[in-house]
Amino acid sequence: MEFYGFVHFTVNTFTDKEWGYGDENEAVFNPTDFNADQIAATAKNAGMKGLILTAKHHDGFCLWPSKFTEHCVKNSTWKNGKGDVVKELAKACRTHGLRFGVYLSPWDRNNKNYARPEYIAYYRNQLRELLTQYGDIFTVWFDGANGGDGYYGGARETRKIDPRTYYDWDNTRKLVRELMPMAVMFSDAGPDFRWVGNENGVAGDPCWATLNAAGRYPGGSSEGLNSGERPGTDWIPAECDVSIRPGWFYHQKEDTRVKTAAQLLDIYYKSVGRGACLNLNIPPDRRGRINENDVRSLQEFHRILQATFSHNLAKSALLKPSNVRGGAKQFDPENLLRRHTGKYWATDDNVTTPELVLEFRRPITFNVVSLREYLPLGQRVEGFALDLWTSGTWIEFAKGTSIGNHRLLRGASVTSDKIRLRITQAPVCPALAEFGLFAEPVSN
Ligand code: FUL
Repeated sequence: MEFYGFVHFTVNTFTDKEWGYGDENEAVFNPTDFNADQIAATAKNAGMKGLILTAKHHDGFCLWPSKFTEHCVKNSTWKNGKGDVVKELAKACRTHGLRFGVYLSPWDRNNKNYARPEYIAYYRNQLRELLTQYGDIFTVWFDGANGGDGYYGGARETRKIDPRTYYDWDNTRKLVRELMPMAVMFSDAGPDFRWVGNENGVAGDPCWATLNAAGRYPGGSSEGLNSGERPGTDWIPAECDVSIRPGWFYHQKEDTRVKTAAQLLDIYYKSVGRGACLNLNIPPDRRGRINENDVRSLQEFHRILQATFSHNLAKSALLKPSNVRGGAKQFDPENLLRRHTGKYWATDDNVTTPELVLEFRRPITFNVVSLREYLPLGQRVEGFALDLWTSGTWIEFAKGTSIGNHRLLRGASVTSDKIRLRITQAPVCPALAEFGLFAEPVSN
């Protein structure tokens, strides 16, 4: 999916906190103009493909009327306790062609049983509600934070758990598979996709989709998460989560600190452009809408991305590969110029470092190179380089290691009528799905 959004919204939005203690009066949750359509439309217009809502954050307050707790919207002032944020946002996402996912914090600072075995049954009951009442859920996002102190039903104390054993993750994951088989599960340790090890939205370079998952657990060591591990036993690609603002929740004082389009673009190239997914948080304000400042940044960011990627300059090239698998049309590099066809350029088994020359009738000018591997055959490339034909000789202008789902190289504008892609290292013959040359619009 590459790019989707987080929606952090709860009592914190009204108490001006990042981590609620769990003792909030439910009445404080009172958006004055909650508008799920505006939230979903903002995401859609920014190019996002889905939204993940904090159905329950660490404070334990549930954005849906849960049967299992009083600390939820049914006791809020909003819509006289008759509202359901999960339902409204799930519906708006569907209307706007977005997928919908949920974040359900394992750490619960409200629940009196937290840190006791009974809480695990409570947590699973809540998952069951979310995965059976709201239609298709594309992801379940398991957070790794376990901060210790909290309200805990009035005990107001510090409770410690062993994150390796307490949550019995194996059985919780089984429940998700049973209730929503196609939902991908996120955590520091997968099982389906992983945290990238920071909250700045920046994947490692290289970034491998593989990881050695044995012994890892949510909230455990983040070593290896940023770049992945190669060789690795498990296919657990990275997600980069980052907020459009300094905090995850809306705070009025941060209205002037919304990331600019230029900052968002930089993040995009360092996340999506390194083969990871970008999960960009857009927190609704106290009205229950995405603030105008955030909307402005998102629109400009999307305008630039669209202008950049609307025209693949490589399409007018004559392609000269050093090798095509079996000389077959099926594996021709022409496949690189058409998106999402399920076709790719591959070489003979013994050719692991092929070249592809692109010749143009007239010189072209570009500053972004885009590459994709054909992932059903795995992440194969370990090194590549790009050359420009300049004054009768090849000059290398960019190189990289991992490609994976998507690799974007963004630099200064260059001009030439001949460009060469070299795969410099791969353990087996490469299988590439896309090659693109793009020009970012010049900012004024
Ligand atoms: C962290 C949480 O503690 C933050 O509040 C936020 O939800 C972030 C996405 O994950 O672990």
